[in-house]
Amino acid sequence: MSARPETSTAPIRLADYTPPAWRVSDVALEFDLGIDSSEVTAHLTVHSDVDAPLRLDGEGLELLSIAADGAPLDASRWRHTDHVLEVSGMRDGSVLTTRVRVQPAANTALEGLYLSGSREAGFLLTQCEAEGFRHITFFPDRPDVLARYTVTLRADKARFPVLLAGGNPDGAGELPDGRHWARFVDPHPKPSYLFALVAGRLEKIERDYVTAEGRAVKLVIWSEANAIDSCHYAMDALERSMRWDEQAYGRSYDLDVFHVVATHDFNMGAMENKGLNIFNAKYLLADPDTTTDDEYKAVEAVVAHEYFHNWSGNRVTCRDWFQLSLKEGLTVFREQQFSADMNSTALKRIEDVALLRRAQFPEDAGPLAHPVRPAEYREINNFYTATVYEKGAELVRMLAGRLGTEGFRRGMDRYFADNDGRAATLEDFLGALGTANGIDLMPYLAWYGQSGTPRLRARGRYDEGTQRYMLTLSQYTPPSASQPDKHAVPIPVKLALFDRDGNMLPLHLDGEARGTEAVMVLDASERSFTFEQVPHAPVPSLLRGFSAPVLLECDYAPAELALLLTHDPDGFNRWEAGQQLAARAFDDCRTGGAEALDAWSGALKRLFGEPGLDAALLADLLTPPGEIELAERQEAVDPARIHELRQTMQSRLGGAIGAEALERRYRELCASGPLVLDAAGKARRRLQRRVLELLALVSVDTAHALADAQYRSARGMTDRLAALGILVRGGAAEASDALADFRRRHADNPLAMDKWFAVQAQIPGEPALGRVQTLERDPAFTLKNPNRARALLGTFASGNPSGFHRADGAGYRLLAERLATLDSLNPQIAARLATAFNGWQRLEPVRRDMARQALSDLAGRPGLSRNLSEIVASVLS
Ligand code: 0A1
Ligand code: ZN
Repeated sequence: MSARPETSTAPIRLADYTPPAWRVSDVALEFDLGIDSSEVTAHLTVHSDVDAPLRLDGEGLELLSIAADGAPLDASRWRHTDHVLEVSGMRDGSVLTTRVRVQPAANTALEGLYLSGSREAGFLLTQCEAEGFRHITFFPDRPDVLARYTVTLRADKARFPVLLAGGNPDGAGELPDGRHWARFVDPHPKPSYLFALVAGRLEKIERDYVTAEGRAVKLVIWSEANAIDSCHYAMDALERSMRWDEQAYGRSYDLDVFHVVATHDFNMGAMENKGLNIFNAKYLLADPDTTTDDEYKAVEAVVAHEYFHNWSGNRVTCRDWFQLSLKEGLTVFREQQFSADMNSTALKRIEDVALLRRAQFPEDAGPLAHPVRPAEYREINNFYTATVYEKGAELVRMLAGRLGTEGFRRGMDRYFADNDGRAATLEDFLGALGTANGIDLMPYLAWYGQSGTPRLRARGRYDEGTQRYMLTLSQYTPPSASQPDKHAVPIPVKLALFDRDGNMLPLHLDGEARGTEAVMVLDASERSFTFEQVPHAPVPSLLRGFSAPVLLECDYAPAELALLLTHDPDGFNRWEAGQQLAARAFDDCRTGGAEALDAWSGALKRLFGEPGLDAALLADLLTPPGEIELAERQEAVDPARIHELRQTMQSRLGGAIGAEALERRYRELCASGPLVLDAAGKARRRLQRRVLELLALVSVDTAHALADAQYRSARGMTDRLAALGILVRGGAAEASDALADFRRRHADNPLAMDKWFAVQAQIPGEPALGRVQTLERDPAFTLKNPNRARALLGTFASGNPSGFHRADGAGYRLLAERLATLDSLNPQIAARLATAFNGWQRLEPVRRDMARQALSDLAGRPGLSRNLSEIVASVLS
């Protein structure tokens, strides 16, 4: 598995897994750091009981010297080809020493050792997951090789005053010529992808923390000097995460120090390197003037996610990259539980299900579909997907639901105990959860091996004479190219029955009273369940809490959905009924129908006037599914038409509530006084924004005037950006002044400037392209910074369907051309942005031809990276 064949792009297959021939017990690394050139000496203590050459991965390394057990190696003993160093004649317990040179400043791929920021003021850092360590030194760069790391850093003290690596500090001192050194020892064996170092001019904030086990830990957050005041919220979030993991899972931190570093140059959200987490600044820095309420939540969630990896990922790691969801799905689930506990269970579930539908369902429905545990890949970086993360979390949620709170905890304790210090598999996970509870969970493995979103069909039949209600559930997963025959998977269906007045009925199933909510597991293609003592035809509420990641097909009458939307005591289920009803209302807009549209807007008008309904929940109830989700339900997708119809249905909603009522509510919600970041303040701002958006559809001039005033008087970024968005997306006359003001105010803050680019990339319809082209020429725009590239091009291509999918194909051509340029700088980011083309096969014919043409032109360009070519080839297939 390690040392992939140099020239071929043959896929790596799960079925081909073999354990490593050589293990590494200890690694001693010495870094002589410089911006243009850094030298890395690695001493590897290697072990094997088979007679095979030692094969090490290495890419882009200039080999300076090689020795075994202290003596230079004869040329006949080693061979260095493109990506592999092969050494023969090594003995069990030998120490191999290599010295290599790498070039951090020239590394624009941000993988391995690279420079963040400018040559003069920037700092050096590493990113190793998944296969970046091979860009730093020769090593068996696979997660099942766990070793103890000792890391010594040496550098010029004035240029690199701060030297950090994972593990506990183990000495520091001065060297001649203004240089200095620092050493770190990590007592916990770890895979190479968790290695990290940071070196440069950084400021810090610190906090002392004592774990539940009594260990004193120094928590330190580092950033460049101008951002250090924005690190306090992350520090609080970190402390909350540590406490929560102790209480919810009995997991304590296990080193004496925990370092966290913010960088503006990062390919992903953040990275859980052992003892030295590195964050995209977007998910670490927070201050009221530049951070929105949603971003505050994201910071808390990502801080928690990375911290939770210390157990789910680091102490127990993955045997191979096919098992990626073992750490990612589990850690996303743990973060979801934490965020629900810190904020609101219903709102968090709404947010997560909306994300699943927006990002994962489309992925699972098209050519990029893959199982949560893929069977093969060419470029592992392309598999950090919504399927592995979000669908993976849904699978853990199903297992947790099946076991109940105590059973799941028992199972997790067993999983951690049995697999601590090991590289585990999904079988180990299901095995531990099952064994601890005396339950066979292996049938759930089917979920991990099969792509596609199952359809769950529900049919109810009521018999007045017997007072029985029979519910028949069946499942079907459409075939895909690599999996023509899909199997039935176990689907837990949480259910309640409502009477006509909206009360929950007691459930009697198989002669047993089951309270008012029950879980039935559909473990075959079809099953029927009979409820007794049902006084009249009930309205079933199915998949409560979104108990399984499936698409529900059920012939509800609009009035039945309206009843659930109005009466279900659970916020999430209310929202869910509203989403289903809204989708039907959208169909009405398309076909000229009225029943669902009236039921939807009527129910929401009533809820709008209901006192005591949580403001944040109301805001979410008032939001129909997005354009991407609505497109999922169509054939021959025309994104411009979907945008127009969605606007129409929202103006019908606005009209039903009434401009006056909207304006009145808006004014009531406008707060005076200082900005408060508590739940009530966030909820109020969320509703205020939604109300103003609806008002803009029914009384545009009033709404724009209010938005302009809100922009100018806003006390924080949430209100300021909400107002700016309404002005810019609505094409208001006031938009250009507001944009100019925003730019002046925030010119020095890259995260705020990303928002300035993104908001303009969201202008709907034809004008978007011209705006994007203008912004590309803005001096503040650069393709080299992933956040900036994503803010403009990512928002345009993935967050603005009516803008990107122009009928003339110019959006497609622009993206394809930029991807080619970006690919030569940063293949990971190019590949990720290219997924915006997913779904092109389902576009209406004119756009489909344009998209195909742009994609095939891109595919035909010579020299594309493995990252981008894999995505483009898959999307085209
Ligand atoms: N393990 C990280 C995700 C991550 C993956 C790859 C990276 O570099 C290209 C960086 C981060 C997480 O789940 O947070
Ligand atoms: Zn993760």
